[in-house]
Amino acid sequence: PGEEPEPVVPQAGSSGLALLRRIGVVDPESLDDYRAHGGYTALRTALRLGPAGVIREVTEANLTGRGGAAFPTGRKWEATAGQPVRPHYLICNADESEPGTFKDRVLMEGDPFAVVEAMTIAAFATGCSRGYLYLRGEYPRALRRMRGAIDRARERGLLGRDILGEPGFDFDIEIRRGAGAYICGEETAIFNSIEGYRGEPRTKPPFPVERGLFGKPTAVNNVETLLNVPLILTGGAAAYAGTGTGGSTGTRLFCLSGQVRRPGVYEVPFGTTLRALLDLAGGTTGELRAVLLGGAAGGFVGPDRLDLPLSLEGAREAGTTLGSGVVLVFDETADLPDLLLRIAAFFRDESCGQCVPCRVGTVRQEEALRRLVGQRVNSSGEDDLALLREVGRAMRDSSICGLGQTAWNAVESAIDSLGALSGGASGTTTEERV
Ligand code: L3W
Ligand code: SF4
Repeated sequence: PGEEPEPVVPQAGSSGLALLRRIGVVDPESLDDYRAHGGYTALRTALRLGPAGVIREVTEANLTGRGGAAFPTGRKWEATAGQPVRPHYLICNADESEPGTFKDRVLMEGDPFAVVEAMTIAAFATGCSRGYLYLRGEYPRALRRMRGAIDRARERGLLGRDILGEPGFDFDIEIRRGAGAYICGEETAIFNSIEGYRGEPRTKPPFPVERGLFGKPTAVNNVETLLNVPLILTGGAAAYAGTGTGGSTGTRLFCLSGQVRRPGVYEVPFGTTLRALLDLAGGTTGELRAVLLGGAAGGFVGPDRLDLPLSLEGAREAGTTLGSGVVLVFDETADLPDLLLRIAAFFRDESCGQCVPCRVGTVRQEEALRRLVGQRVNSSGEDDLALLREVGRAMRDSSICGLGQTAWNAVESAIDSLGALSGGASGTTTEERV
């Protein structure tokens, strides 16, 4: 097979970028070029500050996780660092599988040494001696680049023993590839996958910070989350916290796809409005019908929400989440009922089957939706809309992990905010769709 196409970063090379500043600018295969573009100054700062100093900066910056749940990184690191049991493990979650998410791929392919440096800083702060990069299996270029960066860093004493001459600071990174299962991006399913078991989530608590990989304290962070840390250390926590909003600091990567004129990965400060982000991407191809924010686990907003500030608070107020940065855009030609069927089929396929509410609920959800979309009668006489809501509530309240807990979000928001099952501009008849 030929080389896969490069992901599109329309802002590449522009001034004012933070996370994307080196994308398309630095040679991703050269450690010297990375250093010439500011690489490894943050690790030196980290060594000067000491582990507690790094955690203090990250906490004061109010950095939150970018993988979907927005948990405070400083709290996670402090909890890991404080565990007396050894060893501690670090996992960089690069199993980017949320439909419509491709930001971590851009970072790993375009700035791989930054991922290595950021993981090294995280390991220093949390006392981890070993790190795993859990990489989505379908990312061959990211694999090559990350392998190259890890090897170069090791050759130059930036991984291994006594890193940068710091006595006792030993850390190395191993890459593990996912094998196509969405659920293996869930942090505890990653543990099972690395340990050689079925990729099934574990119940929490205990949280990974206390009992994670091989039963040891483990810090799990998304790629984008980690890449914020060098920015915090070089620019200072106060400057970092000055960008974005009070509750959502820094910038955020958004993956724009669907019916926009210039799809790709964009970086904007938290709090930027949805309208401004869509304008940056050249606007929609037709009249805007809906935007799916946060991916299949997120929720739809309609054209009446264009002034929504893209912050954690703004998304919460709109009844959705920013998730992993998905902004999937639909114009008036979109077939929303068909899209909902695809989302339901996705969750049914990707449920690991371990717990009943999700294993059965995702099947029942898809069945009820198919009947509703096809305007077919439920043979047991039940009201399918009421059934959908009941199944959705059961999945949300009693599933073991985020997959089952969020499997009803997008469908619910499409029904409630967009009236997606009461008409729509599909261009096909319901019979054809079913
Ligand atoms: C210590 C506590 N740690 C929570 C940690 C926990 C985890 C993080 C968030 O993700 C989201 C969902 C989708 N002491 C702690 C603690 N933690 N309490 O904080 O935890 P949690 O359980 O709220 O969420 P989660 O299960 O890790 C669920 C999103 O993830 N999602 C997205 C997947 C796809 C991608 C991608 O493609 N890049 O991320 C799928 O469900 O939005 O909200 O580390 O251990 N007291
Ligand atoms: Fe598996 Fe779904 Fe249960 Fe998660 S909620 S453990 S994916 S069956």
